[in-house]
Amino acid sequence: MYLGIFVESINYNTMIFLCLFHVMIANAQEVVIRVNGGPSVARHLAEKSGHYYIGPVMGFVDTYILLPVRESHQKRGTNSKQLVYDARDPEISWDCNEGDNDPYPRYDASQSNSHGTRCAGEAAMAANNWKCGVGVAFNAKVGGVKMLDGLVTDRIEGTALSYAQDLVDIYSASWGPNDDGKTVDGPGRLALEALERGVKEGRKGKGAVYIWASGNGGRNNDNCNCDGYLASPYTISIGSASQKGEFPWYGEACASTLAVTYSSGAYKDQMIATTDLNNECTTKHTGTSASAPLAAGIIALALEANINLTWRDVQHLIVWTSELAPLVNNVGWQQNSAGFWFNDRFGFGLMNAHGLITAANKWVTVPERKSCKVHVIQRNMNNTAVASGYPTKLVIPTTGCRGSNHEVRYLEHVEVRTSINYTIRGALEILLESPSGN
Ligand SMILES: [Ca+2]
Ligand SMILES: [Ca+2]
Ligand SMILES: [Ca+2]
Repeated sequence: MYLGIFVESINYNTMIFLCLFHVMIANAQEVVIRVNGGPSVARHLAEKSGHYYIGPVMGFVDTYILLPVRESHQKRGTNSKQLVYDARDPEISWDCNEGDNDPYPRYDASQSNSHGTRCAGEAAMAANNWKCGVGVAFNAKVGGVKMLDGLVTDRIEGTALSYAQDLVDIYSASWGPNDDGKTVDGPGRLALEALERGVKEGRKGKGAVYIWASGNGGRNNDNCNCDGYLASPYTISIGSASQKGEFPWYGEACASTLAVTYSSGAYKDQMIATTDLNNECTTKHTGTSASAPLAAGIIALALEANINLTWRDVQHLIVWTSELAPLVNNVGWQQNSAGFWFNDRFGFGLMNAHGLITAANKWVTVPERKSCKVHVIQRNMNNTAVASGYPTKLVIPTTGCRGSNHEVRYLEHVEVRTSINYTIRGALEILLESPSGN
């Protein structure tokens, strides 16, 4: 996520808001900010956000200390808003676990049900709340669909992914199959139907946008190619980059990742500031769970700028405007034949809110989606053909259904359905290569 959109909003009145500008909270009283532009910019930011400018931090370039103005402390007591509640829309909220329309989290001693509240705040936290940050799309309404506080069935997933489909523009999901490095799973019948109906009928036929967190199984060598929710063309898979533009330890690399936004990284890297249980703030939201809602907020701004965008336009916009430059020091970048740089760990790069919204303003909707199916029958391949170090190559000839109603002229997604018997599942790898070699 880029910071341009916030720079115009520096009169927002909160301390942790400054976190969105790459800020560290040194202690409860003192704020340390890092901004480009020298002391004059830091002083200006301090004034606009209700702080005293103290001075530079010795030994750190472009880093300054601010102190909250006493007045802002006083106001906090009287003016504080319910951080997410003020933005909550009951019409699009549902509790799948209790079967009622109040998704309020169940409080327990370990505060284990904070995840949804934290994700929601990133996208839609009320502005000017005198308490915490501000959501990326702070004018957006947000619904809560509670579904992870109990057994998660296909029926519950289907209900969640289609809830209030006539009202919801963007669904943000920070959940999926176990990140244990073994599970291969995807949407069941009802969840798949919900996704299909969503992109077809949602947003009055322009298609609901499904944003999905790419998973946190990096430590277990989990691979998001084994996550069918992400692999679906209907979902936009969002991974994470640390504040230093590095691939985080929990990240997963795979073909379906479309882009990344900032989130936590190494031990000393900052995490994400957002709403928390008890109408409080946290500065410690982490993982790809924290990245997907930032993308959802950015897309909400794009839809606000151009209501005509379809679910596919949104994917194209992300591909066109996400940035390689902040992540360029990582290995694994390749250029495809359309000229786009991509990386299995970062997709097409770091989402740039300003760039995406600017492009959305003048975007011309992409042509109708065509789907070309190619059947390849290759039975009884020699059992010894696939062995360690001896790959088997299968050429799939296609014209892209040229001359028919299904003719594909610009490729968006490729899906391969295959049935393979092999003794050691984890040792088998399938690589798909385009005719141009990517
Ligand atoms: Ca309830
Ligand atoms: Ca995973
Ligand atoms: Ca996807």
